Amino acid sequence: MERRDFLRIAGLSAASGYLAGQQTQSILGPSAAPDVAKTDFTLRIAPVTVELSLSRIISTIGYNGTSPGPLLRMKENVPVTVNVMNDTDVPEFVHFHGLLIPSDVDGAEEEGTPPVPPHGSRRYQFTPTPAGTRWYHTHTMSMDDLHRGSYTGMFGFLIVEGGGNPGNYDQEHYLALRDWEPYFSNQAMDNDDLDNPGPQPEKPAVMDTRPPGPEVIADIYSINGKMLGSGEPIRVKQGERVMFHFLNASAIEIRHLALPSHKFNVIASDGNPVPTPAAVDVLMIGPGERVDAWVEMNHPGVWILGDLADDDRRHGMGIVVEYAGAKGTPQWVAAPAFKWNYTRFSKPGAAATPPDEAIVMTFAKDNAAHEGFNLWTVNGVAFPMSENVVPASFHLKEGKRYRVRMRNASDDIHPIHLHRHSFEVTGLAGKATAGILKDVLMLGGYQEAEIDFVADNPGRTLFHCHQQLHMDFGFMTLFDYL
Ligand SMILES: [Cu+2]
Repeated sequence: MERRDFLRIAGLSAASGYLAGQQTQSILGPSAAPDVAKTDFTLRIAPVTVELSLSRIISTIGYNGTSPGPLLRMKENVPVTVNVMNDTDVPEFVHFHGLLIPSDVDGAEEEGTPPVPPHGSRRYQFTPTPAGTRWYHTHTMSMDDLHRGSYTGMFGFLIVEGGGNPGNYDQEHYLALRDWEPYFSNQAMDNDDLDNPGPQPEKPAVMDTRPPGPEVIADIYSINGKMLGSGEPIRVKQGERVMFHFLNASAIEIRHLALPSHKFNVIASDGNPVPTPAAVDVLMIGPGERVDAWVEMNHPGVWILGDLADDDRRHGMGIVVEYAGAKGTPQWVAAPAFKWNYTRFSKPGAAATPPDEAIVMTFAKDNAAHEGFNLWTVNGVAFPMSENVVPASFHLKEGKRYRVRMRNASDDIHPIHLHRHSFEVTGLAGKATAGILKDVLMLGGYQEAEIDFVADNPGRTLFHCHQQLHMDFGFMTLFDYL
């Protein structure tokens, strides 16, 4: 049986339609009782309902009866066990995103992690590191089935507590951004040009005129499973400092968030402290990315923390921030003009350590080339969709520092994700930069970027676009160690 067929047998178990475990909109800190760091966790994969609003209660697959799943709070370097029970009819994988752990527990089939069998269980044991805002999510393929993989409710925060907690704030909120009930469209509008920070050296002289295949879109959104206005507001007092941990758990959507009359003080990107914390009006958060930012509550009122796009807020992408004593309809004010640029938070100059070797990767789109869907390639090769074991394309030597020069020959912006290693962003839009450690980088249409990583975690390592449709249709490659 072909690998992808095996993963797709039987579809979803449609049993159990009861209203299970809606959760309050904000999985609240400050890090008090319910989520102190533990060493033993249980995740049960099963159908769940999510009450996005009173009139919109959806059915999906989730962890422990909720979506988002429970916040897993671990201590850095203290071994943990995560017992995963799979109540569905298909094999599952739980990927621990942003953790530097071995391939057999990373939760990616392509790296050799064994599946959690249908109606079976599997134990993941690992030592969490590094400290910071991580997350966990399913890592199965969806292909053309939008009820599978990261289109479902299988995601949650995973916090690794370490030594250097800044801690200087009054409240802490974990906000997971999502869209629901996705569908295919040939009129996918994207907002890629909003953030275009520079030259597009990969733009071809002659454009491909073949019509592209469909993209996945959605038009119902939530933060922590509640549409704007449906959940409890975040209640604040003037003068408070509120820490927000944002996670874009979407398989498709880029987010641009603002809180009118307030600034986000960005302290970490993908959970890793940035070398130059800075205050910004707008956050851009791509699929898979996290941003930790605190806000000084110094402008009383009832506000919408939401997406810049009016239509997206109208369809749920936001949460109300309410000052004590303030009343009235939540206010939105258009954000000042902005351009998101990672270098705002970087160290000046080039990376301190030069790479030992360079790897060049060109990402390209072959319009509608696979059964009507776009086929994605890395250096001309689409990741095979029907093989059980795919050989690695890039071979690493342990201890060496690699620079990956990524060339995006497509018009789309892509969230590029490296498993099991953190990378340093060393080049953006043709300029050297340093100091930002990430595991997902947004690579703009026809643009280039460079990332460095040290080969210090032997084993098969996946590198892919975090948009489910792109990765499923070829936008994925493997490293292994010699
Ligand atoms: Cu992509």
